[in-house]
Amino acid sequence: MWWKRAVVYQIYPRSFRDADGDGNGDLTGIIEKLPYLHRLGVDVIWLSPVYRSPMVDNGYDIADYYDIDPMFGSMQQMDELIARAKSEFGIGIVMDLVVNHTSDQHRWFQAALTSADAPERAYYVWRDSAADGGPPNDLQSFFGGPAWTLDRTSGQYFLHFFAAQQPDLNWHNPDLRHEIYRMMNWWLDRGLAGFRMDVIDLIGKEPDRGIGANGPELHQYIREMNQATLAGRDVLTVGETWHADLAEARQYSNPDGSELSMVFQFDHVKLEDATGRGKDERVPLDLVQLKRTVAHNQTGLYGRGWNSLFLSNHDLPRIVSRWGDSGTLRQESAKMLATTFHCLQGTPYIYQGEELGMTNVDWSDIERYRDVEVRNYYRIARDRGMSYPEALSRIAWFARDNARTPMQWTAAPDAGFGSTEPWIDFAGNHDLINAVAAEDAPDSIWHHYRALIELRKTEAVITEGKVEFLTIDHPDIFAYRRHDSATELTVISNFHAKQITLPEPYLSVPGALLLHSYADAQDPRVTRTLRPYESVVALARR
Ligand code: ISL
Repeated sequence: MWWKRAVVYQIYPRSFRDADGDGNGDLTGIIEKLPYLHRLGVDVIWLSPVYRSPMVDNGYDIADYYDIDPMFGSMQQMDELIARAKSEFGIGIVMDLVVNHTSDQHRWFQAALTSADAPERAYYVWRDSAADGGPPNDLQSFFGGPAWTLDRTSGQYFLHFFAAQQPDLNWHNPDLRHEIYRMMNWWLDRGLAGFRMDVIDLIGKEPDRGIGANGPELHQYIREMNQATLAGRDVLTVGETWHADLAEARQYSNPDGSELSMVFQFDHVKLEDATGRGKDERVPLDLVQLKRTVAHNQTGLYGRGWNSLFLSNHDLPRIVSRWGDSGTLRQESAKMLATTFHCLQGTPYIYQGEELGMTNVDWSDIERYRDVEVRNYYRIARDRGMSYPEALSRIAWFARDNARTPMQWTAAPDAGFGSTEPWIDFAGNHDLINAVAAEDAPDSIWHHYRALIELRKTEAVITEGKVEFLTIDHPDIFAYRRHDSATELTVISNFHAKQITLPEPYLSVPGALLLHSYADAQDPRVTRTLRPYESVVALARR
């Protein structure tokens, strides 16, 4: 279970590095940047999809699982990436596995459209219209609007939980499942380190009963998949499961290895759900609720499963803009957030640019956004009468495009991303925020991430130690202890922009300060205060 000690770096290929000058990132660009990732210290790259795709959802709509999209390169370059990452840098490649749905351009769906008798017809989910001729029921797409689209030729509707160009696969069909396992083995045989499984909690769907996530046969399929593909291979598997509570997460990441290594639980990034408000509303962070949520899963999975630790991905706005300060305290707040999550138990995931403290965009023109989800949201919101400024302001807060602007390598006008105009605009601050500047500055966010990764390699307590949450009701401080028989590690973070008095119990925390979110590294036990976003790690040997 090497993945318990690993740190994963997520690459969103289209926005990472454009080596061939077509405005889109590519595999050659990733190969070129392997030394950078090695200097940061990561063990695994999770590559968002690079398969052949019409790019309605930037590759999450796959037209051919056995081919690389020409936008990204070729199968030969993919093999080169897998081989060189491993042999030159000891980095494993985890591919995105998108098997809840395909692209409507996939040959299975094309065959299904051509003939209602084609075997591939049963790979998808078809239903007759309701009595009024409308969709079979009122299931909604996660991208807005009905989850059913009419196929005029056959007069039947097909299901799509995402865009209409992403028809859902029917996992109840054994031939389809067999095809998926064959494909997974084909990739694993090429030397992959594992899979990140896109919306895997939807594959047990029962649309007639209105069930998307956590269908009755979900875990049966995961176990079957495990037996057919993963069993006997030492790989990292992580399920994207928006609907996994603690009980579900335990089942997926059962230490008996019958399902997956771990899952992404999203409770901590969708706290606003509990308030009945949507992700398009600027709900301030409820820190106590955040701690309760994290503590619940940390203690609940201890010894009974495994956590993934993340603050960002390609679907979420930039964390420093959301929970930190994207202005004057950007460095301090980004380091505080990273420290707080990286010292917990689990496998940490870093999303490209997070290690630089990249920020949300500040766009006042809808035309600059590219994401299908944003475009659908905009259309529906405007149809319902929302004003242009209101729609733009909400979109700026939640848009997935916030995470998808080109990676900021240098201060040059093209940000070192590529020589031509990129497919999506720059966030617009790479003169200040870029990898070259970050690597040059010893007190940068980048060096802090490097130090956190190194600490994980040297201190076993971070991987295996017990976790105990401290002052969970405190409105500003996120603090916890990790301990084993040899070591005690304490993290104390001020999550807010105000200075506070360090409460009594923390004055006697043992050990030397290893990491600090402030460049001047004062000891809060001496100053008896925590400055805005001040965060420290103390380590004591027993
Ligand atoms: O938050 C969301 C819905 O409101 C989506 O952005 C969410 O990310 C989605 O529910 C699951 O995401 C995954 O599957 C999608 C793809 O667009 C995302 O990029 C991927 O991470 C469909 O494949």
